[in-house]
Amino acid sequence: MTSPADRKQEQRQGFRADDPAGGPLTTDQGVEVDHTDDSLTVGDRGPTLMEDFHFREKLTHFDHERTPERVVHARGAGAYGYFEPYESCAEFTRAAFLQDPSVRTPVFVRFSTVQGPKGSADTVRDVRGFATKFYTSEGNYDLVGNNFPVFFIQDGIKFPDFVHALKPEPHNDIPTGASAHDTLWDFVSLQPETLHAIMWLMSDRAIPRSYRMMQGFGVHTFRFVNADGKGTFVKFHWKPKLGVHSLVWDEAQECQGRDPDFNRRDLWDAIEAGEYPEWELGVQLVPEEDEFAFDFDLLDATKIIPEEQVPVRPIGRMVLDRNPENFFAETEQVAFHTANVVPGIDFTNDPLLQARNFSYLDTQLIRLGGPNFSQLPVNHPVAPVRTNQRDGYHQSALHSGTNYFPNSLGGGCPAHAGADGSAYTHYAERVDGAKIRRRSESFKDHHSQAAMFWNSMADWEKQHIVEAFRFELGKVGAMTVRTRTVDELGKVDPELATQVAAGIGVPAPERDESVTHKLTSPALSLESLRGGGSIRTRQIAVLVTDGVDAEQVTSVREALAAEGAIVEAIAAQDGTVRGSDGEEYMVDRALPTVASVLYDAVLLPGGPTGTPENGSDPDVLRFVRDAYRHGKPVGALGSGVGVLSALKPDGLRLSSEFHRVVADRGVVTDTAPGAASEEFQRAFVEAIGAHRHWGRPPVRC
Ligand code: HDE
Repeated sequence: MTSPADRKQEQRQGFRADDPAGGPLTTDQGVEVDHTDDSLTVGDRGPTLMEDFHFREKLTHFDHERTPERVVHARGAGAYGYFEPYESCAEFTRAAFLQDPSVRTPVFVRFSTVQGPKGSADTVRDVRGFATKFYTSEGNYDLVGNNFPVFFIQDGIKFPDFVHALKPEPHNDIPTGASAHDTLWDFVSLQPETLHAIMWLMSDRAIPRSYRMMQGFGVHTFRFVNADGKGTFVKFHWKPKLGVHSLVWDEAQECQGRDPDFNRRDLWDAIEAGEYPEWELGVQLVPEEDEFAFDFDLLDATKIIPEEQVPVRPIGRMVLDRNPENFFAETEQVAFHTANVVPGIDFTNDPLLQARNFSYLDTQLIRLGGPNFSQLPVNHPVAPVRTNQRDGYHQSALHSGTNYFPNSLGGGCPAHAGADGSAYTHYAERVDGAKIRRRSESFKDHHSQAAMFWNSMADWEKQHIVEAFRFELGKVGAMTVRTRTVDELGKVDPELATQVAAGIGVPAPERDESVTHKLTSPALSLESLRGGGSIRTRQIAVLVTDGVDAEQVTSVREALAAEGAIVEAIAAQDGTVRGSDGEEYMVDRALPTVASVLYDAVLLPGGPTGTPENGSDPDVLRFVRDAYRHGKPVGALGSGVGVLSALKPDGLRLSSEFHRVVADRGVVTDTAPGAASEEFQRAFVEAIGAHRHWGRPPVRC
């Protein structure tokens, strides 16, 4: 029997265009072609003939192979998978896919960056989109979220202004995939509702290590509706099983050049390797009676409900286990829409959400060229579709019968859904008021939660935020904009403003002693989101050379592989190296083709690589120095410890004759020769599990 999760895959097979018999090349009309390398000309050197229909068809198709990219979220990567609830959520929602733990619902997820075009780099400082299409038995449900729980504006009417300010500047189309420019900060400094999301943007959340290691949020307050018609406010959270991890800014920038596809490659490779990424879906539920129980408005998308106030209740899990077959057909043509809801899930009057409910379909009509894009394989529901919609560009279905309602000639079909409660019914919210164009007073506090985010950060997170502000504002040409932004930051936290100002050549705002936002939410710090120290799928570089201590490499390799990490041996050239035992060992990558920023940790085994003379090999030194500077775990064994000493990290404790295995701020060393001890292995695995290590002394070489 087909499991419901397979239905989408079966349906996709029906759309396959490959000829299983592998017949010869044809034209679009099915006429066989025996020559596609030369056009039809008059003689050897004569003009090309119009009648060469194969040539014209080939070029014409090519000329039309681009569709407009998304106006935002242009660059993305997607995957298929499934969702299964842990238990029935019937108490809160009648949504069929949230009822039965034995039913898996197929999904397609697209992750994206926002600012840059389709060809921009992955590791830019930006929000990441996290959009999920659930192909439920009751129709498609789209949860179109981001990896931040708050947005930059409160009302969708400001979206074009915000995006115009964020996008490359109109006169020169600069910068690509970056927010560090005048127009964005001009807007931010004049529109303080942006401040909370801006705090997130300046934090390490904006440079995720992997799509597999970031949270997702529905952002808006939505509404669950149960079978009795009772509503409950709901906020959606995706929590990654591998924990939430980020890059550091210097590393993220280098990654943009070393591997612009860093995040999409990571997702693709993990799925191909059977390391299926997994997230838990959680909900924060607020009874309707408590709508006004908060000191912010639930309809304001620039606010979170602190998890300490309303805990996140896990309701199911999602696994991504299949890469798309065709990027354009699936990841590019997928169309998400906040208004794609199923019975049991409804909207609130959040003015940002209301605007989105208009915008997505509208933009897709032009991006996908007409109203029939729900027929595309990736968009097609697994639930039956029976409409009276016909015609239009790209209609590919053969409809028969009538196309209006009511009808008698078509036997009255499709009829209205029956009284069995399976149809979508809009929540009967009572609404009453005068027509006004005015921001609600309840939306006017723009600083408390921005400050709450700041207050909740660990020291190293605060430092990264200050550095990010200095980087971004340091690239702003207009000093007035720099000053105005810092003034705004003063209303969030005077210390933050002072520190930022000190780096960008503007005066710190006068301290306003009345600014004392005390809120905190420990759940916001990356410190609380490490995911249990798993090192699964972490990429570990082992620097090897001829004469490397084979026992050490093998022992650590085995220990790391047993924990699910991916270990790669890197040498000056591809091919093999001869170990200290005389055996040949395969090299996975040549040093010139990789860089430290592509790895999570580095190991320096003993052998010639590690001797102080060879330790000064500039490429090896650079590799280790970068890993060290970026807070990555560094392991060194035997004479490998010499490379670390050559970097002169004053004040860092390293292994010596007296202290064999030493772990200091993620640098794990053991000068003993021979196989790595269990103590070393444990300490190194633990260091990798902690992801990054801060407060290291600078290296002097
Ligand atoms: Fe979007 N957004 N958005 N957005 N958004 C689009 O839809 C829009 C907002 C998000 O992988 C567009 O098909 C408006 C919040 C994601 O295909 C467009 C407003 C959140 C994606 C659009 C917002 C998002 C989009 C561009 C303010 C997080 C990528 C192309 C009212 C909760 C989906 C398209 C994908 C894409 C409009 C704000 C998430 C133009 C008007 C808040 C993940 O329709």
